[in-house]
Amino acid sequence: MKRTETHPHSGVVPPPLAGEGRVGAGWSNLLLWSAIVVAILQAVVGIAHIDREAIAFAVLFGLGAAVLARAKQRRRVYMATVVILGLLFADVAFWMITATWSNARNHEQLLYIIEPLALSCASAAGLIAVAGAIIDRRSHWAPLAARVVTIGAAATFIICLGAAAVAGWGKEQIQGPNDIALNIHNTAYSATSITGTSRQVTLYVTNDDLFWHTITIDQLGVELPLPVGSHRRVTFTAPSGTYTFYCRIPGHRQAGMVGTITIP
Ligand SMILES: [Cu+2]
Repeated sequence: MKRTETHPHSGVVPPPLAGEGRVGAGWSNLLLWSAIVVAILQAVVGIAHIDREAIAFAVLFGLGAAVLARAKQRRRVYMATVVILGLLFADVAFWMITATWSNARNHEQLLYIIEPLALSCASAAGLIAVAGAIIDRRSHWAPLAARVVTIGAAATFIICLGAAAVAGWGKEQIQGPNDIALNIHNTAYSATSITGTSRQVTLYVTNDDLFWHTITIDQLGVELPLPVGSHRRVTFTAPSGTYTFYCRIPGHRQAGMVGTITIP
């Protein structure tokens, strides 16, 4: 496709900017690099924590980046990949921004603030690049705008880390002597049958996974959301009986995140 627009003042086609392609080079480069960075971060986290869901996301973003790099001339394939990556970036950004906020507020360990924060910044930059690649394809400002977004993402990372340092990290909740400990790893609870020792129960739950989980007991109104690496306690009182606890994240209950707690 030939570029046909003319410069508004001189009436001549301006010289193409360095590296300018069919899709505004700034956005396509930012999109490619955001996908690569998110893939690397997910792979590092996935391998470090042996987290299958993170590894699966790393593969998806890696495939997306590979298609972006190779399918520039095949417009339909390219744009379909842009849209799919947009949905993936939105998913990661939503869960990781909320995880960063929750972990910073709860003074979790530094690693569990850095992991979601880095993914938040990279996926938000990717999401903006997707929007740019779709609605701002021909803009001559795209390379500059993409550079501003890149610097903005890096600055946001540093500023948020500074804010978390001021708030204080590494003061996560610790397990009490009578707590019932429960761990979540690879979308599974470490125990699916728990027995309390009295009518008042305190659960101490840790989440090893990159993505969110919850402990939800509908009958008792208990809901404990757990972002990446979090350590959280919840105390409740219940009449004798057996109650169902499960993870409220869509699909996780069906994947086996369900169990029972028996109160004597
Ligand atoms: Cu879950």
